[in-house]
Amino acid sequence: MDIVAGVSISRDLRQRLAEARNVFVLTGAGISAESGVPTFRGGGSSLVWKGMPFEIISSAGMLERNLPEVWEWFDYRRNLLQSVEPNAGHLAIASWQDRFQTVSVVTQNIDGLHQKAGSREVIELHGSIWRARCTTCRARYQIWQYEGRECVSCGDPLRPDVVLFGEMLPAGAFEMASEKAVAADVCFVVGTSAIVYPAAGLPEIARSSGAFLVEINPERTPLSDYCDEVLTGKAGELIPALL
Ligand code: BV8
Repeated sequence: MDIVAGVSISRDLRQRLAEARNVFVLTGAGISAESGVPTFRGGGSSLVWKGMPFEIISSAGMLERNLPEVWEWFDYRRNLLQSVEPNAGHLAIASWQDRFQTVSVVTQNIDGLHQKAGSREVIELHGSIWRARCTTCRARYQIWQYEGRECVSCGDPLRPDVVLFGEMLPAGAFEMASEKAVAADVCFVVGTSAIVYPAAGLPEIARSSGAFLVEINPERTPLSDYCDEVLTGKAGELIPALL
């Protein structure tokens, strides 16, 4: 056993990392926690905004009923993100690109911090808080380039380019993520409560295709018993110490 950031890692994991060509990393809100971004379900309670649990305000139904309210919710969260920087966990994952043949980062987060840290192959399963999309013609806009709420092409209302509860993932995103999971030698699951599907199904795809499955989280999750190794701790401390 090796002690890494106060946590012991197995000889198996060290061996698998030494031999690995393709690494797959599924991340959730927890990897951005040390950057100061609030998680959704910390300590068993769900994030609430204006009295609404976030599963309600971040839902297809709410978008249908009250688009301005959904804009207000994402504008509020985007403002929280203005001064946020990637943390040591994001940066370490980006540095793995020089160490392995492929490092596929598949994130449920919409904060763009993996890209900001230098990760090149990032699949954003749930979209991006930094983009808007036309509700009719699906034209996309970078919000820092165009802050309007009407489509320049067709004049119809824009919406955040984010996947809300009850909405399909971006076309092809899950399929591409699944292909990467199948090819993975080692699969890390970092900072997710592993209850939102279809994202939470990816570690199972990786493991059933032969990947060594590692969870990095201060708490146990429904996935923990299924993993080959559980590293209990913070992403920003554990990930940099792994290699
Ligand atoms: C879909 C974007 C097909 C918005 C998000 C009824 C109708 C329709 C669908 C469903 C339904 N019932 C269930 C479903 C499926 C639903 C689902 O899974 N619901 C769950 C709640 C049961 N899924 C969907 O709707 C998906 N679409 O199924 O399409 C379909 C379509 C139509 C009709 C039927 C089917 C779409 C899901 C995407 C929703 N959008 N985000 C926004 O950001 O506001 S999901 C949202 O939850 C975030 O993206 C977030 O990433 C995600 C998961 O949360 P986590 O990232 O895991 O964060 P959380 O706070 O929960 O956990 C943080 C973890 O970090 C904790 O474990 C903590 O211990 C750990 N941690 C804390 N600090 C650290 C740390 N770890 C490491 N280091 C630290 N320092």
